[in-house]
Amino acid sequence: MTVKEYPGTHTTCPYCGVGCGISINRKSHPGPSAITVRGDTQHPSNAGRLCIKGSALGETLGDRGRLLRPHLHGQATDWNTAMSFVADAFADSIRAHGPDSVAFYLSGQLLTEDYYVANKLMKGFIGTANIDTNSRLCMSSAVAGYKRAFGADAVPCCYDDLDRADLVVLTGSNAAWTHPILFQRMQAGNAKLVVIDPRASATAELADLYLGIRPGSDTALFNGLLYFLAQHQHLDNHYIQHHTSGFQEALTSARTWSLQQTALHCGVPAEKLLAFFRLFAETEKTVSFYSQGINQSGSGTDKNNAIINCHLATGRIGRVGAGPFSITGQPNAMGGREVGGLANTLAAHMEFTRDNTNRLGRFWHAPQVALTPGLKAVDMFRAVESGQIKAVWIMATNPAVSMPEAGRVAEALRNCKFVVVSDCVADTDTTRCAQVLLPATSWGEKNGTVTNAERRISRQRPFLQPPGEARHDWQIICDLAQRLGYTKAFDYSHPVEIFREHARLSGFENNGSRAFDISLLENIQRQEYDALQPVQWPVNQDNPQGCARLFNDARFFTDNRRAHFVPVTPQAPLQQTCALYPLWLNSGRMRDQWHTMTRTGRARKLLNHSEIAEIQINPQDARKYNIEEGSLIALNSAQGRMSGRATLSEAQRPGELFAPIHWSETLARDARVSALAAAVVDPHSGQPEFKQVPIQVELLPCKSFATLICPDIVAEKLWQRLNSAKDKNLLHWYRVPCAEGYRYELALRHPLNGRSLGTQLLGDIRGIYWQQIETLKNQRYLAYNNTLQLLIIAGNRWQNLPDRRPLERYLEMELPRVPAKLLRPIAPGVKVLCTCMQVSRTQITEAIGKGLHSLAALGNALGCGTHCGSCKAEISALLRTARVGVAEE
Ligand SMILES: Nc1nc2c(c(=O)[nH]1)N[C@H]1C(S)=C(S)[C@@H](COP(=O)(O)OP(=O)(O)OC[C@H]3O[C@@H](n4cnc5c(=O)[nH]c(N)nc54)[C@H](O)[C@@H]3O)O[C@H]1N2
Ligand SMILES: Nc1nc2c(c(=O)[nH]1)N[C@H]1C(S)=C(S)[C@@H](COP(=O)(O)OP(=O)(O)OC[C@H]3O[C@@H](n4cnc5c(=O)[nH]c(N)nc54)[C@H](O)[C@@H]3O)O[C@H]1N2
Ligand code: SF4
Ligand SMILES: [Mo]
Repeated sequence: MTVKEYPGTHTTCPYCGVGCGISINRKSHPGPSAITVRGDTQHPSNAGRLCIKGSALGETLGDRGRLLRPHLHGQATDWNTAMSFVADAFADSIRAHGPDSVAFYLSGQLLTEDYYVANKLMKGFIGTANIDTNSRLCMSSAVAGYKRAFGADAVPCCYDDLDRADLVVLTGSNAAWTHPILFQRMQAGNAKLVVIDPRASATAELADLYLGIRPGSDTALFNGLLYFLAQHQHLDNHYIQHHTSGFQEALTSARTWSLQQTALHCGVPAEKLLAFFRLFAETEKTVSFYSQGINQSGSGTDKNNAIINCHLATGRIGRVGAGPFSITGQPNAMGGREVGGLANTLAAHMEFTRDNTNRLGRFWHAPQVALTPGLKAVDMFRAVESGQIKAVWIMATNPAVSMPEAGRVAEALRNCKFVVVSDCVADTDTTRCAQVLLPATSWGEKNGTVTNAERRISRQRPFLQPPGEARHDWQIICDLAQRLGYTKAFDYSHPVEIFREHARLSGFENNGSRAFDISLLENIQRQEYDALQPVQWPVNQDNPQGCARLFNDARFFTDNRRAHFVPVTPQAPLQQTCALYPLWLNSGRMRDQWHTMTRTGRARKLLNHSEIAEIQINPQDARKYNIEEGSLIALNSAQGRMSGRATLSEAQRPGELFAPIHWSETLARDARVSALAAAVVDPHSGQPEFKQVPIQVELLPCKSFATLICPDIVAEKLWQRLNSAKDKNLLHWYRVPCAEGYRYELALRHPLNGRSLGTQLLGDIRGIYWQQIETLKNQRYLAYNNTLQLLIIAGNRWQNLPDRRPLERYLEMELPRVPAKLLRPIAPGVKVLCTCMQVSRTQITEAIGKGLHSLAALGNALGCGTHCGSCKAEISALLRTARVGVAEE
């Protein structure tokens, strides 16, 4: 890879919606390994801090696994051939079946400039609103909730409010893992933390008060709170009277929710609920911070409004340290909302009205602006399945893993007439379904802007040249537009030109009617764009320096300029448990991985926290199904199947399991948790109900286990063989990328007998790749060429296998001799808790045993928890289990 010098580049993290600033520096030698990644001390969101995912970014760079050339039907080709094929397919479909026969499915991980041109092409020029985004799965209920309450998709709060609040209520958010740097800001301030979540998450572990509610019961809880506030004279009557409407109706809906009734419904002790209600009632500076436990529900929009109602009733909005704060997940979820990435909005926060479509037509000189909303994600993939959509382009998202009924979505894509995928990674579940693959640039190469969860626009700046033939997403989209004949409207040569147009549109005939307005930036020059400092919208004549907090004038974007209370009635989850599927499955994020792991899965150290999907189950349930710690289990729903390793945990309420979202079919068998979720959605937002899925659990009857460690090239061939055998003996597998190859972990149905595994695996392939095979005792085999080609270790209990991680590095050595002691069985127990300092759970428990009884003491001795801090919750839990209490630093 050729490296251009950009010394000291300031850019933004490509993962979560916190939007941390990053400083890139380079050592003298070229190549991605010379890059150092540090938190940008000047960036207001993180002031120099980074979580483990951000600080491991350097390890995710490099060409291995990247998509480097366009592909057509599995063969590498050139850009011109690929793009004319794409343009013909889209043009043919539009000509024969109309514009609604084509679709784009985008992502909150695109830059604003990419997103803007995709939306402009689809809604303005092709003339259909069949353009939706993975944000539908993520924050569309938050958008719908804000729109109902404020008349605009406008997030009132900012991070500074978290620093200055006296109470932060986290509902359905595991911020300690999912927004780690924000969570550290909350902890650093004076605020008391209340966590509301059916599972005692890492965030709950660090809370002052934890309410472990019944899944899906949040609307009742906040109705109960509203009624309590009214009963005990905690309302801000002046605010309600002058700045809102609909209070009485909302209160009427809430009135049935007495404290006792609410406690019973939510499954929490009345005293605890009362403690929360009192705390909320008495604390002026309260921020309600909420996320997917609220949004990913069949009644997610109502849940959002139930929370917002309580803030309107107390006038706690638009003030320092107070407000309802829906936190976005992806780095540019907010940017996508600005440009109209969702099928039911237009660009620049315009809704589908005649005035707005006319306005856009005039602004873009667009021939056929879409007049009605398009298909939302779930409906879009249904239309792909039915053949109504004949050509679909998927950008920067992996729907074959992340959509509900993921297996069905993958099947629909495989059967679709024409699927284009642009991705930076070659092998994903979704790229496997495409006829055309287009190589996109990735973080470090891309140039543009993103907007974080507090409306702050930051620059992503390049510091690497694109590898191979990769191109920027905006360039690829404009190429298609040009080939479809829209030459002038898509004639951009640099992202600043797109940004200027986007800024100009935000102010176009706005006159205060639309919240999103960055018109002051409409003439930004390239140098200014390159130097652009993080700024929060609106950025206009009234707010030349941007604006931290919205609605401090209590004027909203509704018809009567008042905020609207929305009366809400609690709804049960759309699907119910039953005799066949008696358990609830909850799903979400792990600390060290990002989504489908196409990037974080490349950083070896990020896999040390958990390398296989760990499914949390209450010990009581585990006993019922004969499941032990570490057993391989499968979960089945009416829609699909997933498997992983059981982790027994009191953090789960009995009857409820939790599985991570990250694993995919490219990494493991039956790995996708979203394959289990039914495609049932919230009626207002179209957001799927991911968090409450009825399932059954099954113990996999594994009688033996094997580990194979081999370089890439051997892995590929070996894998083809293992897979093609369709071996009934193989019950489960997963793989872990290591520096020079892969480690496969297999679970087999039959016990090992004598040399069975050696015969089975080495028998056929002996002599093909390597010269020397050592058959050691106890099912240990080593095959060498010049370097280690294959290491096999097998045993009848996985707990009896040696620690496999130190063995991986023998792949990199010339003529290695794996020391026999490394091959001896030792109980693993080596889960790494502190990824930054590589400190294992065993080391920490031993140190606690030796008398180190606080986070600080452990930090001093071992270094754990002293860097990014994401592991503090787990260390606290170990301290608590050891019954020593946490003596705070
Ligand atoms: N490490 C990491 N961080 C990430 C991401 C990642 O992939 N990895 N992804 C980013 C993205 S895109 C997003 S959207 C955010 C998501 O951030 P979060 O929403 O914080 O993450 P989740 O783990 O999906 O779910 C949050 C919590 O909701 C709880 N929950 C489930 N059902 C209910 C319920 O009925 N009521 C309540 N009150 N809670 C419930 C779950 O138990 C879980 O602890 O994370 C962002 N940050
Ligand atoms: N069961 C269950 N399912 C869920 C959730 C849940 O909590 N439970 N959460 C949902 C939520 S909130 C979200 S946000 C989704 C996330 O799910 P996805 O969006 O499907 O997951 P990612 O792995 O982020 O997919 C991003 C893809 O884009 C590629 N990529 C990265 N950068 C670029 C780029 O610059 N350009 C291009 N062209 N490609 C790029 C990556 O390699 C990757 O293949 O999952 C949803 N699904
Ligand atoms: S908290 Fe972590 S993942 Fe999120 S933006 Fe900051 S460094 Fe990136
Ligand atoms: Mo998300």
